[in-house]
Amino acid sequence: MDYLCFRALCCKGPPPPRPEYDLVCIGLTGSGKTSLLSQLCGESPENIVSTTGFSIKAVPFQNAILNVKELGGADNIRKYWSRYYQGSQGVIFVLDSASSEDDLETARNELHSALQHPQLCTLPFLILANHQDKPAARSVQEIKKYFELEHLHVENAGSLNPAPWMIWKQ
Ligand SMILES: Nc1nc2c(ncn2[C@@H]2O[C@H](COP(=O)(O)OP(=O)(O)OP(=O)(O)O)[C@@H](O)[C@H]2O)c(=O)[nH]1
Ligand SMILES: [Mg+2]
Repeated sequence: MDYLCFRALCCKGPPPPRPEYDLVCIGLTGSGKTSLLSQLCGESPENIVSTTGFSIKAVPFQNAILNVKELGGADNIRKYWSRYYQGSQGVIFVLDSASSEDDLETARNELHSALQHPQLCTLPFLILANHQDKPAARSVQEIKKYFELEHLHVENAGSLNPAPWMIWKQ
């Protein structure tokens, strides 16, 4: 009897191995990267502190495991982000949709730098419009327009396709 058929019938035996993917998660401090990853791992949202350096979490989904490396977003850490991009297979950029104009501009500059980086520019990009529960939160349409993603020219992509991107709200 084929192994999958055997499992379906008796529900015994170890689960089949799931493919694993390495992702990098970036965004300004306070955007909610650690909160998001803790939530996805079913951990308590309490006692979350700002990430100094980086932290890695294995996020289990039904069909895959995502090994997500969160890079701390404080001013003095962001300049080191690119040292940790190597080996990534996808990018999550978390955004505080209700942030000040200054922080939104900083986030836009950081996002554009990441999208242009040779090690990220061809990878799938998810931009997560977080903090949507706040009254001041901007809509996905507003963010898309402000970030000028449709017109972004990715020079480093060369002959490869530029990074496919999408915006979700949380
Ligand atoms: N209202 C609201 N608060 C949020 C949301 N996401 C995160 N927070 C809060 O924002 C604060 C910062 O969240 P973190 O997850 O530590 O942010 P971070 O992006 O990991 O920050 P760094 O590690 O410093 O880069 C915490 O107090 C969270 O509870 C959200 O969607 N809405
Ligand atoms: Mg964090």
